[in-house]
Amino acid sequence: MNASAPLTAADFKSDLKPIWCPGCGDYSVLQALAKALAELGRPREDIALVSGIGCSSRLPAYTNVYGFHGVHGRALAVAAGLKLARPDLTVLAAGGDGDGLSIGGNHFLHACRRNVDMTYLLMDNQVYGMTKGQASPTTAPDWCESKLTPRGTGVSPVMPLHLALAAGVNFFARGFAGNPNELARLILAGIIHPGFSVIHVLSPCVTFRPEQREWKKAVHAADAEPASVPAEAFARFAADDGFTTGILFAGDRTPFMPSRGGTTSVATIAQGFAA
Ligand SMILES: Cc1ncc(C[n+]2csc(CCOP(=O)(O)OP(=O)(O)O)c2C)c(N)n1
Ligand code: SF4
Repeated sequence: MNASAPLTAADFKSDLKPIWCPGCGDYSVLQALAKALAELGRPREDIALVSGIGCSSRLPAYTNVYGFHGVHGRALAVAAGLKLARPDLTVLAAGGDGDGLSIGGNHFLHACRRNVDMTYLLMDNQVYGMTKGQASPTTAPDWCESKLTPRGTGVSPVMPLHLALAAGVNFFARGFAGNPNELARLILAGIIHPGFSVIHVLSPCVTFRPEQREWKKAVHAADAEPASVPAEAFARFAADDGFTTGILFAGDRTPFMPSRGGTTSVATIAQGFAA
């Protein structure tokens, strides 16, 4: 590679071959992310991608930026810590609806509330793919295909947009893996927008939810400019079918960044406990 040439999407992919099932939506999310990072124009060493556990959380391994494939549900906590320690970096986090809204649901709420300047790819397939197809928080109540919930979960699914708005999110976009160019645009917009940005990606699990192949017929672009205050967004999307794509909300909250009066070493903190 010519050191002075601008990086392309291919430069942001690693040499590892993804082990996702053929047809999994996550391939397109990887493609869209690589395209967005190329368009961002920052060197690879200035970008970090943190994930939890799940098929979707394998994303960092397949990119060529700094990566951290961590603990189930904890991607946002790690990413926030990284951003606060290294505000010069572009920090992203990624994971599934199980990772981010079940075990990591608490972190999702507080990430929206805290508004650290980072971008979260919430890759939603309405199922736990990696553990072989259990219901997740976004699964419809009458989905009966899992042996664990043969009569469905019977409970209302979490709606990520509404949850994020209620918790104070500063930017929310929804994209579809089947439209990677548009998804790349949304990811880039989220990275550029100050504060915490959620990119809710409808990413089909073709193995455990084969009917999601039909999502391509259900998605439709938002027909208005993004809402800028939460009440407006709630009113506009109260009856949303979950398939409206585009930038749905863009607020202007100031990102969280505590004033840093110098760093405190771990040794200094340990001394405090010993005293
Ligand atoms: C603490 C802990 N609990 C449970 C698991 C098992 N586990 C691994 S991935 C996963 C859910 C994956 O679903 P999701 O986040 O929606 O990602 P997908 O695989 O669908 O992309 C679970 C429950 C784990 N690895 N660690
Ligand atoms: S199980 Fe589903 S989410 Fe996991 S790689 Fe296969 S298609 Fe993708």
